[in-house]
Amino acid sequence: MKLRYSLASPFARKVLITGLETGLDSRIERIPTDAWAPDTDLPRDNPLCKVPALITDGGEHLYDSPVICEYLDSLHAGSKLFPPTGEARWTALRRQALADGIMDAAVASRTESTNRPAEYRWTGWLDRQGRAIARAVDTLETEAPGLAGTFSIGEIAVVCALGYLDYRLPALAWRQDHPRLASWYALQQDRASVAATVPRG
Ligand SMILES: N[C@@H](CCC(=O)N[C@@H](CS)C(=O)NCC(=O)O)C(=O)O
Repeated sequence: MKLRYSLASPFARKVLITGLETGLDSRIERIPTDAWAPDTDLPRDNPLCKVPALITDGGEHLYDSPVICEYLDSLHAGSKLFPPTGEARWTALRRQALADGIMDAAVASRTESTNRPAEYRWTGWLDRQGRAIARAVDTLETEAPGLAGTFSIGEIAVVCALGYLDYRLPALAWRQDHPRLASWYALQQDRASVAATVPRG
């Protein structure tokens, strides 16, 4: 399998952590890709021109991160990161959606404040993204006790979302007013798959 990814992308980080947690990492050839490079050939593998994109051994092109992570989870016999049925499944999928939403809002904020020419910046849009992130982090704080003890795709996505806030939007200081979430997040940093994929680039 080949993975088009960037170490700065929180969505790609979900896939990297999933690969490590499932023991599939050695089967995944990593292809560093800058989705924003003007001459990128990424649309060949993902018409949306986004990372992550996975090319399976059978030649199928898979995107986006929830699809790739669930595909990888289907390839191993160990304990599943996507609970197969019941309440645990819906909690994991909802948490993933919440964390992916934080990433979407954080990436949009970053694009608005750094990529867009200053004269075209829209403060109202930035504020809207900021409010979405704040509400989502408040929600995670209320659920923090339930995050401990399991490491499903939901918790993987939450780690990636909070790690991205630290990396790109440190001024948000999300730990303030979210002490239980902050302690849970601190404990996750000892996990090998998390330590090996700290955002950079
Ligand atoms: N929903 C997608 C989001 C992927 C995404 O937004 N990736 C960003 C990097 S963090 C990207 O490639 N952006 C390039 C662009 O928007 O053109 C997923 O879960 O994989």
